[in-house]
Amino acid sequence: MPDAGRIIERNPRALGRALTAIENREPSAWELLARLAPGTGLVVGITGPPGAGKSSLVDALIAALRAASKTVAVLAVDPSSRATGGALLGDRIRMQRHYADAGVFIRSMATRGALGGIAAAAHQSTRLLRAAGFDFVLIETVGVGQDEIEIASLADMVIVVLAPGMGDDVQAIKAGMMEIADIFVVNKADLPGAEKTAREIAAMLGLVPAADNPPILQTVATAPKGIAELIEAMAACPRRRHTVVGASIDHIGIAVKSIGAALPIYADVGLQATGRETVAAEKVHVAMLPAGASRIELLEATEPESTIARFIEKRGEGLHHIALKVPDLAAAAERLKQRGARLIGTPQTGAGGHLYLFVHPQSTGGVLLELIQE
Ligand SMILES: Nc1nc2c(ncn2[C@@H]2O[C@H](COP(=O)(O)OP(=O)(O)OP(=O)(O)O)[C@@H](O)[C@H]2O)c(=O)[nH]1
Ligand SMILES: [Mg+2]
Repeated sequence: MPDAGRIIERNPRALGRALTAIENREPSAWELLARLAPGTGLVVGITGPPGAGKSSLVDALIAALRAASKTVAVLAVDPSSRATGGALLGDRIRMQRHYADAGVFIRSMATRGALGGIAAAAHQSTRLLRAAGFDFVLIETVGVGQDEIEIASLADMVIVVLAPGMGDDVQAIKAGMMEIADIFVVNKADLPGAEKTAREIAAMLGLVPAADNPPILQTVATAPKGIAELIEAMAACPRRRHTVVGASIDHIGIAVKSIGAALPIYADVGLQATGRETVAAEKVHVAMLPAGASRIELLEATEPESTIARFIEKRGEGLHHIALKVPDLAAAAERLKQRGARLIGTPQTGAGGHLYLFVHPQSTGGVLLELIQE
């Protein structure tokens, strides 16, 4: 794993290796992310139907931003269901002239199946590139399914790229795209029908009255034309504020004096222990009782000099911790840190290969929180 220093130097090989580690879900990648400051670059999602000219637009944006001495990273995300290699190759060729530029870093990323595939890896890749100090991180995704929703959750702003003559496409993509577009671009404005497409978008926006409707711009990515106006619109666009979704309760940890004594009570209400084990390192006996999608974890100390024994001595039997499964632990840790929450240590890798981190009860309303990422 490359060290943090090489990442913030934006060393291409170090970035490449770190991104590969992220895609392979190597815990060391999360630990690297946890060590890096978040960075301040602008993350711009660029999405739209296949062939609208997203990559060409990214290429034109790179050229314009480089002319203004800005550094740019590009993450081209492609659903593997679609990727015969051709699409990624197309992106490469489209942006080829920038590969030798030290101020530009371009990475293609194939997702495995549904956009669930991009969720964690794309979030973490984006955070790595921003932490590396790029002024702009451009993320190209094809808006064919859930991608556009995902991209909205990781970008500071989303540009939806359409092209004239897509006819029904404008209607088809409307549902997902209308909510997430901060800026609409009708690309291929050199072709007939660009005005009509722009009017259709405006008409659709009119159906949802909003105080500040997104601007609708026209570009010719290949000329290039309209790029300066697009960059102006990006500068004027407020950054999205993200609401984080997707946590669930993995288990509830309860400290008991005796698992044997507690089990019948839980059995009476319908919870059976499916697994019992002793975790020597933690000095506890554990019984897991599945409860719907979640579990209750009974914890009994194996000796007086242990966390659970001390807990019971001080507070009596009772709720010891709540474990939440989160989609991106490093991101959660970063947000908590920025908020001043008290984290106990840094993300650790557990025996099962999962990543975990504890948040002090002082910061959570009195309950020890365990955050888990699988
Ligand atoms: N006439 C015209 N052609 C364009 C313009 N922008 C892109 N193209 C062409 O449209 C085709 C698709 O462009 P891409 O940039 O690969 O489109 P994309 O949206 O990235 O495509 P996917 O990544 O495959 O979804 C290419 O042949 C481009 O040369 C434009 O402004 N005008
Ligand atoms: Mg493309």
